[in-house]
Amino acid sequence: GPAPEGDTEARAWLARHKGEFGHFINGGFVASASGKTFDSFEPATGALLAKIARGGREDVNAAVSAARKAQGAWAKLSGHARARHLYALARMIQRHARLIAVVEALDNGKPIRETRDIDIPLAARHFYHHAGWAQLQDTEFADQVPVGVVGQVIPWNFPFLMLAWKVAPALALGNTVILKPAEFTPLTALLFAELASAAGLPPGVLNVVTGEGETGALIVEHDDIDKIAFTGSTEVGRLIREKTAGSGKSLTLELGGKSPFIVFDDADIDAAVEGVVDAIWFNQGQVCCAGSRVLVQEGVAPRFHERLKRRMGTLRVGHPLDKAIDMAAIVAPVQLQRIESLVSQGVTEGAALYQPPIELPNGGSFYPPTLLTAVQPTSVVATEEIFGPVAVSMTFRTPEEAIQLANHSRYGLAASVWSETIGLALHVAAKLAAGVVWVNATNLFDASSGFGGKRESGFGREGGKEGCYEYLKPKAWVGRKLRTGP
Ligand code: TXE
Repeated sequence: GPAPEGDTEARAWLARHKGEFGHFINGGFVASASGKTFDSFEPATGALLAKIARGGREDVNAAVSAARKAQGAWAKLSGHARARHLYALARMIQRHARLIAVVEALDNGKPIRETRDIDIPLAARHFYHHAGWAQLQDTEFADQVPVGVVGQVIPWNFPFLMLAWKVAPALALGNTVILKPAEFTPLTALLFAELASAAGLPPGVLNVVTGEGETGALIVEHDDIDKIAFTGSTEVGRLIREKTAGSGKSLTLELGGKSPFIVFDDADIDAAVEGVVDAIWFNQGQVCCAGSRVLVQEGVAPRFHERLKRRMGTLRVGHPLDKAIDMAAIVAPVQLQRIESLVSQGVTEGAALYQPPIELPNGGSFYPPTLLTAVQPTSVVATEEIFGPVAVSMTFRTPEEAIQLANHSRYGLAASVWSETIGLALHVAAKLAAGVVWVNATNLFDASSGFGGKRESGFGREGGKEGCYEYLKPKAWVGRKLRTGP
């Protein structure tokens, strides 16, 4: 059939690179020293999208030395001068928004409506916001210096937005970067590096090294990196924490979640149902702060579940480039299998399964919107992050029980409370162990407000002024060291 609208420019970009990408080091593409590559597939069709360089020790060394070489001059620029670069990157994202959105949709499998209206605009906003901090750096952060060379390892669920969350503050405040995108979704990071270079970003300031977990581990263990920033699974986060302990590197971790979505009897039911759609079916549920545990007060539970099921039947699952769909593909077959196996485990544990009778596209990795009710709070599906379009529902009687149930988790990333009684909503919100609590809303982000977790969801904040401090260190450290040295 005809190429979906918007596909052409992305295909032309892939063709220009002959479907094969090196690392982006010191201002240009280079193949892996080993010559090794891996394949990146289109989740919606299973087709090969590109061959990607597999980073080894020599590649990581080259990227780190380029970043180290560039860091002095980058940090010496005035805040104003760096701000000009950040503004240029933000405008560049807007100028190429369509191309980036299409490449992202193809590579990750998420709906173009989301990349076009959410991921890419939020990423541009992140660069604008941090351009502002760069501009203010000489006055607002006069007693701080950049951390230095930063290694950033990011996941596949929001490849471009997570790039922005990592790269914008690091560069704005005078650091240089070695970024490793996830193996499922390396393309928009490579596209960004190419476009950034064309927009005048000096060589070595941003280096992209592609590869799988081993490449990430090489970055984490590199001696000449001052800080590691990671977003991904709690398991890998724990490993990175062990590896960096005692190394002198600073570390921020944004990990998994199992966020509660609490609906009280007096909630606006229609709004709360739409809230669930945003909380767990947005991005196929592959969202770290997804409202994956839907806790419903007993009085309203039957009515709420009935309306939710009806709404699920109207969700459309289709090709990522189809603008009329609500959900598209799961990032990879291995993730699809993980979802399938967790859901069947839930059913074995006694949960009631609901999947609306809607059509799924053929080929590719697709999974329907799914609701599990009558779930036991200690069961696997109630405690493990499924990271798929699966809402897990439990009921409660009193606000105290809701708080207890909500906090019964090793995670603490986000929470959402739905009630028309603002006093009740705020009372509950204050008692939840979560980095962010939304009231009568969910999944709202802004570059100006720090995002991050508690407990096993990690530590450190991204966004806003608090996020800036993660890429700075007090100048006094340097001074004291010089004065009291041997
Ligand atoms: O994540 P990984 P995976 C959760 C989610 C998902 C599960 C598995 O539950 O189902 O994790 O996903 C790099 N040293 N989340 O396996 O492995 C890896 O190459 C250094 C939640 O894809 O954590 C990739 O770039 N780096 C989450 C990045 O880490 C290593 C988002 C994340 O991959 C490494 C993603 C190592 N030893 C998954 N091993 C969220 N909170 O948003 C892997 N990597």
